[in-house]
Amino acid sequence: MRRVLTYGTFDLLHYGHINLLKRAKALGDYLIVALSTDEFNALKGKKAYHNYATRKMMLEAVRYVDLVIPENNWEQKIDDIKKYDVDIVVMGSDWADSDRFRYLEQYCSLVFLERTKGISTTQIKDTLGNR
Ligand code: C2G
Repeated sequence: MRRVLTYGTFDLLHYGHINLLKRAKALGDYLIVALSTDEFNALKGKKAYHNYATRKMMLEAVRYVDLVIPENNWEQKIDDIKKYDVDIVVMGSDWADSDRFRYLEQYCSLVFLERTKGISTTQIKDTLGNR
């Protein structure tokens, strides 16, 4: 059984997120999403529209997602990989140019997936905010 792990906030769940989750799941058999907590988002200078419990409930309703765990900090990734016996970590291509996550390759494979063009949480917020 190949286990895949990805990270994110997944606020105002949209088809870009679904596309990412579908492709991440297709890399293995079991998909874990580490979902940024509201406290971690505050640390990152981000504020989600939906709180953690709501974002978690929505992700758990997606057929590609097998387990949602909290993402509390930047440093937990190695522990997550070991604890959940992860084979592949998936990140959005926004991080592909940075070496920031390369250290994970000592523990599992690291795959960057292309973002879906034309959709983002920020864009949804901006568009609706201007109506
Ligand atoms: N995503 C995507 N296409 C979009 C929007 C988002 O593929 N149009 C992906 C992002 O690349 C990310 C996931 O969906 O992998 C969740 O998106 P966000 O919640 O915006 O992710 P963020 O909190 O910025 O951090 O790459 C992992 C990052 O740590 C996710």
